[in-house]
Amino acid sequence: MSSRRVAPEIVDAVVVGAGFSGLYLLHRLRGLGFTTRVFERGGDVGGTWYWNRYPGARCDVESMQYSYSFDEALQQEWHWPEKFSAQPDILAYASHVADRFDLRRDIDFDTTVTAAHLDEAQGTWRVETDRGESVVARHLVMATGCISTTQMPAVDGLESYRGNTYHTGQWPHEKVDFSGQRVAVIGTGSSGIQAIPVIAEEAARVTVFQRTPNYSLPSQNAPMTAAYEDEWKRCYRERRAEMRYTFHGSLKDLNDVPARSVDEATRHAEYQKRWDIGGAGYLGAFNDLLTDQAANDTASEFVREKIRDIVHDRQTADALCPESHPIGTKRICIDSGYYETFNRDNVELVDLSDGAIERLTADGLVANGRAFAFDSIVFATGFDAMTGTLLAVDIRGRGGLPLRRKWEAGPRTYLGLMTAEFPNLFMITGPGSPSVKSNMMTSIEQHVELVTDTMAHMRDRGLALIEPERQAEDDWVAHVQEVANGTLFPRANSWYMGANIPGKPRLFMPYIGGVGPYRRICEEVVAAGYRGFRLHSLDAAAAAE
Ligand code: NA7
Repeated sequence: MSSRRVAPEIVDAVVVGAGFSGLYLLHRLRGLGFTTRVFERGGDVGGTWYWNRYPGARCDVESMQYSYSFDEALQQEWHWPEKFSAQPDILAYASHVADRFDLRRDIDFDTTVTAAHLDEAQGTWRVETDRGESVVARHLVMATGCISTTQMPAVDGLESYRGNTYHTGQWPHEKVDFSGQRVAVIGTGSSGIQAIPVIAEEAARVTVFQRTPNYSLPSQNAPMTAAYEDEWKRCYRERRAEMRYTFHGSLKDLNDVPARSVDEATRHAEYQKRWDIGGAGYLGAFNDLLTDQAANDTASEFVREKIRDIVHDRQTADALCPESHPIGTKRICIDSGYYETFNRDNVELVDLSDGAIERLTADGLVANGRAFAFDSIVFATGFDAMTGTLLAVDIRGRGGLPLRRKWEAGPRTYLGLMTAEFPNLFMITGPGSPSVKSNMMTSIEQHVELVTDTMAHMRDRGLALIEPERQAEDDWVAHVQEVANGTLFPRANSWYMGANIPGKPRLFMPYIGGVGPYRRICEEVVAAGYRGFRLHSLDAAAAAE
């Protein structure tokens, strides 16, 4: 897919990744007259939606809100067929955007960036790819996504298994046919919970291996109605403007009172109403669900009651009821018929809470001391989120400092955008920004606009370099943790905390202060002459050394 052409000597920007961040970056950088090369590991655009093609893959943010807002004609013309979009529709949208703005001609597909080293004397980045290409760039923008490096569990005997294996995050492009098969699904996060009901309809038998039960809410997904779509499109401009300053970067109905300020019947009615509407709006039932354990208990218990109502087998229902973490502190799952699937004759739940998957064998696996035979094993075991993909690239800043070393004890950024000692290296929705705790589309657009405006600002003033001051970074890292510690989030062993990866430092990686407040902070930083950043010409940088 990539077309070889004569590369410019030095480009203004190298962008890594052609998901929704990379596509918008390229469009904007072009508009501002910056020369840009984009490298993308996949064979086409779409990022996370290119890779996560597993059955049932669907966005957990409503379609009308999970799309670009930067082009009025685009948002008016595009039609989403469902309330919550399925992966093929989102991928089709990414492809449409690439066509519409003629983006593919500057993207090298099937190309992985392996290294990026700062040349301090020149104030540039030398970027290397696995195709042996080397490009010099004034700015390096990592648009690599937050959940793009898959995690396989370290289980003995992986190589000995003779059946088919799949990871939800690296799903084949051709249809996988499970008809007549005995299928194992390992993992019950969002991916497993979406895939299991669909696989169960096709396979002869599905065995679900669950280490930790998760809370899942019904999506109540439905075809898009003309009335709903028209209403959104009529008000798109105003609604998008409002979304940018909300807590999650999306329009949700928050009932701004504490859970225990109302009586039990009222509380129950509020939860029921939101359960019936569907989606993550359930967590907006009261304003203290993620800060007050007793309040959270009421919301958690409502969902446990639902699980016990839906699932007929008592033992299975009990095993599916999450007890070990407050609802919402792990990424809430949004499903289409997940709990109902356990009432099917061909579905079995294996509870690993007192055991483990011990090893894979030639025919299947051994778990809890019991041997199982499978034709296919689906790993829905998640990602090395937020930092995994950044750290997979050999990034070296000032004095050859590897990013891996700098982040040994966890990611350190200023505003989730940049990290000290790595001038002109930007991260889109990096750790320390709202990122995965927001509507990603809103956060992506904000960061892309901020980064590209900053590059234009530098060019207009003849400034070569930008990097955070150490103090500003330290203060921001402390602030991110302080805000997280005021919530229930640190109580869960979640991927937000790095807890799903053995040996990964434990700290809350996204910024949970809210999209609107975060945007205001960024606006103030820029208005105050990029407070907390050092902006300088190359000569000044050399003189300071
Ligand atoms: P998640 O949410 O990280 O879920 C991974 C699941 O895999 C989770 O249930 C894990 O259990 C389970 N897991 C991981 N390793 C093992 C082993 N060794 N044995 C058994 N079970 C295991 O990833 P998803 O892909 O579902 O979702 C990621 C995000 O993508 C999601 O939050 C959305 O934002 C989109 P655990 O809970 O760690 O005990």
